[in-house]
Amino acid sequence: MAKRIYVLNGPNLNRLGLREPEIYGRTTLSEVEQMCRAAAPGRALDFRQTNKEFELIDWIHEAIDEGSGIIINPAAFTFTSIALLDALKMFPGPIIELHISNIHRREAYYHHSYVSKVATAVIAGLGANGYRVAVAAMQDLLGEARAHPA
Ligand code: DHK
Repeated sequence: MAKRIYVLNGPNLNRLGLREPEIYGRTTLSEVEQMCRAAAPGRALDFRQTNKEFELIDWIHEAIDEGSGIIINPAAFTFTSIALLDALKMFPGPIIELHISNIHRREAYYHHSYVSKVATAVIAGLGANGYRVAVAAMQDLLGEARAHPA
């Protein structure tokens, strides 16, 4: 069984669907999880969210041993956390950095990402659908066959 793909979500994303819907849309985080699982049927995939920086780092440490790829929406930690960058530097597999909104079209404090320094790829501005695109791209990066929508 292939090692798990980790889909990790940072602070405030537990409020997705309710939080600033004009920016983040009305899709909830559990609907996003379903989209990810539908994009990789039968694939081991861990989908998690936390508002705690240390917990996100602990999950990256776990993925170093247990995971094949990381898809991460670090949310606000993207722009503040060198600790998160240092943790991701230790991950041997592909890393896709994901943002629901196009951070480069927003306030200047959303323009400099620490995570982009170590990410294999960055997806921003596709809304919740970006997660589905990221799961498909991760399977390509891992050289795996992926489900083609019917
Ligand atoms: C989510 C957040 O919480 C913000 O801090 C980022 C990101 C953008 C998103 O678009 O998914 O700026």
